[in-house]
Amino acid sequence: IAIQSQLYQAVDKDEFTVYYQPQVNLNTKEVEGLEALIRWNNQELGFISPGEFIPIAEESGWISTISNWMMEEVFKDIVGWEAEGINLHVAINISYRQIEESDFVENVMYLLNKTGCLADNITFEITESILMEDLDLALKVLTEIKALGIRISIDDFGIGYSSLSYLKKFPIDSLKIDRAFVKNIQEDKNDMAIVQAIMEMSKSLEMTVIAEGVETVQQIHILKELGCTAFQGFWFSRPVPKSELAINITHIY
Ligand code: G
Ligand code: G
Ligand code: MN
Ligand code: NA
Repeated sequence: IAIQSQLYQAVDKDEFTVYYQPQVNLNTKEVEGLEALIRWNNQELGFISPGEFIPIAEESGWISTISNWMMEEVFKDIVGWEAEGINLHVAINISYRQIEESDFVENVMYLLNKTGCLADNITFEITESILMEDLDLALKVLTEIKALGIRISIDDFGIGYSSLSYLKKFPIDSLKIDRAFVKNIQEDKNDMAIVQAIMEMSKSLEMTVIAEGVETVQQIHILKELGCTAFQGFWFSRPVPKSELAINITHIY
């Protein structure tokens, strides 16, 4: 189909852009990190959302090519900020298909070396489903990634089926509460109870928590009461190109 054939040329045609969305810590009142999100503007098809093309890239085996482009861009941006005296930690979304590639860890090492980016500036966001696809493989790859100094975060947490004992097996640093639980947290007692349970669990597992999809100050108040201090969402900033980032960060506080 059209999307797939255009996707194969998109890196060479320089059609991808990295957008960044701030992750804010209300204790330190600082932007403690950014999530990198890919954007695609195709010459013929126009703007196509990652929700649409990432699954196609995964199925067609092209995701690693796109993600390698993405990682190199992000690593270069981090090195560039570092040169300006700005230390920014960046989270990058990683698909299961990449974990499966035998040269995934090698590629990451290569790109870190090539760009001079330090691993401890990076987090990989993976979904719970990755852990269930192939437990042994996921554990092996994530342990190697963790050994490089890259942090690991579970994206969209709560909508999968991970049990406590399951999570304990993996070298996970943080959980991102799925925005489905944040959306109606003011009125929905069940959502509040789930978030409360995630907060309790994160304490015993010694993981930090980020609430995603925060759009209102009311949501922030309730999440703070439940012990959450790190937030990401439109209320603070939409994902923006890096040229708009500095302006946005200074506008938050
Ligand atoms: O940015 P947006 O809300 O449109 O993202 C839609 C989905 O695409 C999200 O689930 C997000 O995690 C995913 N996504 C965005 N950028 C990347 C990327 O670089 N790699 C992967 N694997 N997924 C991404
Ligand atoms: O699946 P993942 O968490 O990686 O998806 C990240 C995407 O979620 C971002 O690219 C962005 O488009 C979207 N997003 C970020 N903040 C908000 C928000 O406050 N509300 C909504 N509806 N979507 C958001
Ligand atoms: Mn994510
Ligand atoms: Na998410």
